[in-house]
Amino acid sequence: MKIHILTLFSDMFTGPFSESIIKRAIDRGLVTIAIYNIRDYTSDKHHVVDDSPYGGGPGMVLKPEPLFAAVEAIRGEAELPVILLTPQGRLFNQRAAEELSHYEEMILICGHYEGVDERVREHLVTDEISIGDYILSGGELAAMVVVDALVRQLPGALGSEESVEEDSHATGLLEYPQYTRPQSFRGWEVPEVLLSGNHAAIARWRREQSLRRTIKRRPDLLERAALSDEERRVIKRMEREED
Ligand code: 9D3
Repeated sequence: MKIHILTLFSDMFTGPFSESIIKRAIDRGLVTIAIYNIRDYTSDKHHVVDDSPYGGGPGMVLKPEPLFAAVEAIRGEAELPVILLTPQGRLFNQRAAEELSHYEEMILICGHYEGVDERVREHLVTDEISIGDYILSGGELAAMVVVDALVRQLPGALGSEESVEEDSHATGLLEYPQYTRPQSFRGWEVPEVLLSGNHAAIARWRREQSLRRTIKRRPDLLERAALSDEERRVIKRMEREED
């Protein structure tokens, strides 16, 4: 996979991409991440990337010329997806991450200021993504989130101890509670069943904990979760109980 990132703040990317899973994926040659400064694609003397909005109003708008120049330089004759990170985009989730992971190559544009010139959206961008309903200072952190979610899905990106299969968002439920040593910490005990060695009982307990937690915290997830008829009955019963 090859990911091109256009930004005004290229330094922001050095830390996160030099650590952990993304670093390992880069080192293994599973992904190439290329960062470009939008300012390098200006052609005026003062390297201006933004300007005030036509019609008035606060803030600055990213000019179209440097963004078109950068995208055209990167893609040449190829047709690449051009994804704008913007608060107005479709909400990013695990399904979106799976969809995007099918692209072999893509360009991410990090917006900043009040937004980008609408002609960029209309004639350059093929997809717009938001990572959630809160206001960030720019698209950079959002781009890092997207890259992380994509890269960890690439075959070979995860170590043997990490697994894609068991991820909570793969089952559609929140994760069950985890414990490690010591068995007793400040008088708080690890649940008996986890010490029992009864693997069937442990699996049952974990599934029930996942269900309880999901009902309580994220009932919206249950609609799409892969559940057996028995589990649906358990949920009905739990919904009537007090927790
Ligand atoms: C004044 C109106 N603001 C919209 C709520 C303008 C505005 C705020 C923040 C314009 C850009 C930004 C910077 N944010 C992003 O570029 C961004 C973002 C976000 O703020 N939240 C969630 N996902 C994303 S993806 C890019």
